[in-house]
Amino acid sequence: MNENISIIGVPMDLGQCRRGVDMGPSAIRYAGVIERLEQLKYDIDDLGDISISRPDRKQREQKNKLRNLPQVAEANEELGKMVDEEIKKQRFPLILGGDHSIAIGSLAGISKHYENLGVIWYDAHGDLNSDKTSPSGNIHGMPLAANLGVGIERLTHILGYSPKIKPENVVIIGARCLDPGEKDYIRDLGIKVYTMHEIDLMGLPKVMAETIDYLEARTDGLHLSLDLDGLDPSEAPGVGTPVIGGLTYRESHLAMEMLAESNLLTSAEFVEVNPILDDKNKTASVAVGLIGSLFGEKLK
Ligand code: 4U7
Ligand code: MN
Ligand code: MN
Ligand code: MN
Repeated sequence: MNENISIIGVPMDLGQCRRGVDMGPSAIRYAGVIERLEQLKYDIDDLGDISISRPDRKQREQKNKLRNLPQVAEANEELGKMVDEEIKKQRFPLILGGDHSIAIGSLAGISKHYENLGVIWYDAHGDLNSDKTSPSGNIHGMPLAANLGVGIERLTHILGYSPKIKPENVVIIGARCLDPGEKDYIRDLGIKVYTMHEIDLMGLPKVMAETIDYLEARTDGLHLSLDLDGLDPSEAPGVGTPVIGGLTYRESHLAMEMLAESNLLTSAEFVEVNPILDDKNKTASVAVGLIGSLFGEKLK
């Protein structure tokens, strides 16, 4: 694993409707992410939070199909540039959200550096909606689609190119709430998905082993996009769109440990932590624990 980590906070809440997820980066820092990684002897550069411009009242009243599109797109351009710079400096970008719409900017910056970037999407949802299929108009339900080149150009072409990733290089883990349009899309493109059904049948260790083998064989970089709602809400309650029946704390730690052992990871993001909906910063603490495991706490 790269010994140099750059932390970028993205206090974004405009990709969905619930207040508070913009405080996610603070909550994760408060739960001790930097101390945790420094204990593991990483060199940490905390770049702070990027600034998000808020829509004014007039903009809020404009009935757009995609909620807060100009502000979300602009923040993602800025995030993409920052991530690109950190990779040029040979540093590992660790991005803290904020809602999941920020994965559009993360991958815009990361994917420039790889021919075949692999992505693990650890999430209760597919995030594969577009302006055409979205039931909500919330951009946090669209980042995986946008990165695959599906949706409106303002989102698919962040940093001026598209697509960012190929469907065969994506693995979704933990899905249990997929909209009809997302299911069609998964079927048409043959995206690899381990829903909770497969995880129950196979067990998480087998799912992770298959995922790692599959991606190792075909990719030249690996990004983890971890939405805390992939975990069960009993263990990660501070999320905006909880779905019962999720991955446990222990399974998630094992997944992170197996990724650490694989030594394949080149970037990561932890998103959707909402301290207002949380129970005493429990979800941010879970995120920090998972980050510890991901960066090899058990191996070092
Ligand atoms: B998250 C949803 F309709 N699919 O598009 C949508 F169910 O980043 C939820 O995974 C999206 O938390 C959840 O609004 C986005 C809905
Ligand atoms: Mn989700
Ligand atoms: Mn998500
Ligand atoms: Mn969510």
